Amino acid sequence: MSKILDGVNDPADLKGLSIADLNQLATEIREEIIDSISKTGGHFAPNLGAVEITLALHSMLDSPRDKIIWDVGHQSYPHKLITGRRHRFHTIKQLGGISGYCKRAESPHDHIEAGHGGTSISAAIGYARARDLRGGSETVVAVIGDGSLTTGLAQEGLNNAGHAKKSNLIVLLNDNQMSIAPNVGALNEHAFNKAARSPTTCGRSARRRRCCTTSHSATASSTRSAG
Ligand SMILES: Cc1ncc(C[n+]2csc(CCOP(=O)(O)OP(=O)(O)O)c2C)c(N)n1
Repeated sequence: MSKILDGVNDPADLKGLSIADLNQLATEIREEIIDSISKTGGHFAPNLGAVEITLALHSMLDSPRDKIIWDVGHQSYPHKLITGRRHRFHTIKQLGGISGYCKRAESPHDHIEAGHGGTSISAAIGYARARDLRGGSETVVAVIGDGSLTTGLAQEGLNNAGHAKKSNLIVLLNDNQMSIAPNVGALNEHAFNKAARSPTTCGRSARRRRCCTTSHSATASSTRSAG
């Protein structure tokens, strides 16, 4: 049976797909990642958790004109599969193969080469600043995980982004409540992460505490591959 993924060589191919098609495509992408990465090695969990974000961004935006900047880059496998690299996906992290991270030489849809966590927001500010200087209008998105958001560089980026007040600069928090291991530290415990995770329906502080406790313990059993 032919797959929807067979007809997706570029993000533009997503444009005509229905929500049901996109759901089916998400399943196919997960199957492809599991089949391939179980043979070559590579990252599972960050990618299996980033399929819907990838499809949502690529079906709404106009990449590579709009810039999607993946923090770390180890969650970019779904992005690779729909940006013309599916035929080389089986070579990921192999000698002479494609990278396990974003790489500009591989695709016009990759904009930075990272591996270190926390760099995406500052990079996105740079792209937004360059755009504004030349009078462009494209959207710039930094996609950053909750683990990487606790890094000093990400904090500096947020500080700078708020100060720079760039239009059309989005910081998308990919919050799976897990870093390379369970998140630790005061920022994770007490600042933005807890606030962001509190369901808006939890009006009272006691109920809010219960909601957070539930969501933390629910993810404690998640698995995460090494970065
Ligand atoms: C500066 C830096 N420190 C440590 C690491 C090791 N490392 C790789 S991935 C990762 C955590 C990623 O978690 P998160 O940002 O939440 O993204 P997710 O994998 O959950 O999508 C860490 C700490 C790194 N890549 N860079």
